[in-house]
Amino acid sequence: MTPKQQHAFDKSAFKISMVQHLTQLGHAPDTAQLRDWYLALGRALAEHTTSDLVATEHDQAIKQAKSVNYLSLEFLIGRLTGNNLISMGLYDAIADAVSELGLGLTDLLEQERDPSLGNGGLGRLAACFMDSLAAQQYPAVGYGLHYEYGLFRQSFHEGAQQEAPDAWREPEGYPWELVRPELSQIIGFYGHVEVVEEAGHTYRQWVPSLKIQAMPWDLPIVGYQSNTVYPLRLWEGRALTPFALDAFNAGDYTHAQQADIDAGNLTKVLYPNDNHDAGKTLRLMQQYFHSAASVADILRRHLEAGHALAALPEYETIQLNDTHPTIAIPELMRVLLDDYRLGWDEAWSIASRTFAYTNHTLLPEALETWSEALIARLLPRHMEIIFEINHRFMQEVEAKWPDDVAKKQVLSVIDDKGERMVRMANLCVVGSYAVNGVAALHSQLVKRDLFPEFDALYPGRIQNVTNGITPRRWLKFCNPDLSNLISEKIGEQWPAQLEQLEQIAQYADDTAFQKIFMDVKKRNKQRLAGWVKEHLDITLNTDAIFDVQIKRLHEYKRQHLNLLHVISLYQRLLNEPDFDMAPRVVFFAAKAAPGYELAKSIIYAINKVAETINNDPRVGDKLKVVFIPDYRVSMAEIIIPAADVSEQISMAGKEASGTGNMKMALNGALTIGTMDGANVEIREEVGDDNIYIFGLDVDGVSELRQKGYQPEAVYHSQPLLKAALDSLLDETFTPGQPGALRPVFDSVMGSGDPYLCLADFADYVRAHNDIDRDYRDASQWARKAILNTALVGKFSSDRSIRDYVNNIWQLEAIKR
Ligand code: NTF
Repeated sequence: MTPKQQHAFDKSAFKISMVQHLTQLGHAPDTAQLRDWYLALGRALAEHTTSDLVATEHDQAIKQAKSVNYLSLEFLIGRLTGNNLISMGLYDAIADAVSELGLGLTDLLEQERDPSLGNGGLGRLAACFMDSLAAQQYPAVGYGLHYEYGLFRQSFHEGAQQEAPDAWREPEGYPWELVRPELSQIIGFYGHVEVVEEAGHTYRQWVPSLKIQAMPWDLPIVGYQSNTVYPLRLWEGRALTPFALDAFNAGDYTHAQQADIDAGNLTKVLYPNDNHDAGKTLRLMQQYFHSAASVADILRRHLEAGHALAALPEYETIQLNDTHPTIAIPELMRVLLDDYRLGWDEAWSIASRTFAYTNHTLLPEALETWSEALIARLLPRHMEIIFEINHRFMQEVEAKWPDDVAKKQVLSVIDDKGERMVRMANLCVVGSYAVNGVAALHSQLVKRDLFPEFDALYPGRIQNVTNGITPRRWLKFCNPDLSNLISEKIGEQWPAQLEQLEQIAQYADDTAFQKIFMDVKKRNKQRLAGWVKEHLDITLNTDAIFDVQIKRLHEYKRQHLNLLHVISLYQRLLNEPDFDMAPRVVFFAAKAAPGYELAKSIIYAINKVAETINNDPRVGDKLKVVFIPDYRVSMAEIIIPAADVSEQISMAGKEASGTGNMKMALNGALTIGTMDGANVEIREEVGDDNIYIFGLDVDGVSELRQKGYQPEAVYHSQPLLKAALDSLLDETFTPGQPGALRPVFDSVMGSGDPYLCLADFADYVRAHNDIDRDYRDASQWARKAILNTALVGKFSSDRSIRDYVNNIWQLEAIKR
């Protein structure tokens, strides 16, 4: 693909524009602060992306082509300015322009607050996918929510997590966003269903008693080296003006008020749960608001382009990012049945050929269910439609497996053991033409363990699309030195053709290249160490192994297994005179959901252990533990290029994919990991010698469970492990407060160790010893690191998107 000629750049005009924007913001060039200049820069650049956004929107070829609509409650986009500059091909030109104004571009970019509109991997994946859709010019619109507050900001008080609201928009507004009042929608809630008669037919009509305005804000998703700009359209909840007196008079308004909901707080804040369904009413309201506004906008675009309603599946596909937007399925049915008055069969034929669903988790606590009573109250018409979908589906099941009650029970959209609940994942599978998992192993488990009956009923519907990451943000932008080194060797095409990195493999044994490659790593480690010194006042040895675990805090991800290893290293340093180890810095970064007590206890324990080790003069710089607060995309951009070792240590079968594993491998880190998620495929790509696999695999986990697992027996048989665990109970890490870390001890001892930390401990230590040995052979280590960068081209999100396009969406790229 040859890059299209992008806009000619006029430096002096751009400087004038920046100063004009600065003036509009009420500042003068000689007194303006860096932040003011950053806002002016963002606004000046956004002029260009806005005009490309509008041009893309009006492009006839795109209107006549099929588009994908990516529906997600989360888009963890991170800072846009630096990345947009790279996509626009203007990074160097703008650096030059701002320097003539006496400014440094990197300082300006640092001023941007991350839009943290997501929790973790699921939201970041959505952002990478938007980037890859635009880069490859597959027509797309992203639909999300415009949260006033993103994921909370994390700090520590005496080691304990504190949460503060994340007001990501400056008081002046976020410079990249564009409000589109002409595209706003009205969304209903509550109320009742009426029967209307017209021309001898009866129809059902929902009369909501609460109405909220959905105001769209567009963020520009700029295609790499193209003029294509797609919208990420985020809906904001606003009170309707004028006040909806009719709804009030209809008498149901108090009902709505009881739920303590109003327009103002509908999109106030992102729910801070990762891999956990909290079941709150306001969350279902957010989901419906998002789905209904998005479906309405999709239909508007489709009809305005002159297409027939019946042709919807030929022009629009709707990808559901997990079950969070499932309610879009009955919503589209409602619109087709009640507003357009199609018959059921025709409406169902359209809807069920339009939706596709991605499953991102097997964890039972993350599989969403909503009480039938709640849906019936909040969305009475949708509940009727869900019943009808299920009724017809049960007939299909009966036809396939006559008189098989058990099959109906597992497949039914309604779970009627206990309080009747709607299983959103089942509704998704029934209403979608394709379902996919996010890594080969995960998709296999979706078929084998989660949905075996669906797989038998609809062979081929459940597929795999392995996740990916955008190489523009996660290599070119965040690791400029490595990017330049790669470009010197293999040219400039790799950010759009990541498989080309394979050509780097030929230099893996070249000692001169090894040295340059590891010098780059060293500079990235120095950059991170500088950050740590400045913000946490800890001095780091940059010759040490930088051992990194960065991800949400969750028991299944086993940060506490890592912690036990750290404690065992500490104890060996103190107690074994002959113990020698390569110096190590163990980095953690993780947010815990505010209501997740054990996760918070693990954070507290890591902080206390870190404090003790870092201040123990006997340890020197052999071992340091750093917990970087407030993990976010912009922090990941500093940590990932500096990692030597990437910790991917979930219990096998629990991490659907992981994507941090891909980012670190791409930046030359070696993975220590279980046979879980995408680790399995990373191993396939880089080879057994270039990854440290340990622990039980999926079969090993179930065999152990079957045999009967006794964590206490493991504890008593492994002195190193026992000593590490025991130290959590005394005052080693919490002077004057014995037992303060007991919740972590109890989570593995006495509660059955649900994620098998103790079972995997010994082999984890063995794998870390291998790392220690290999790291000391600098040339061998460099070889392995280079091969990681060279051999993970598969994990570009461009490839993921092409898989979706070819196997699911069936779209054509439209080159502009
Ligand atoms: C997450 N799922 C998985 O836990 C990760 O393994 C995966 O990499 C990402 O999705 C992206 O696919 C969720 O957050 C959720 F919501 F499904 F639980």
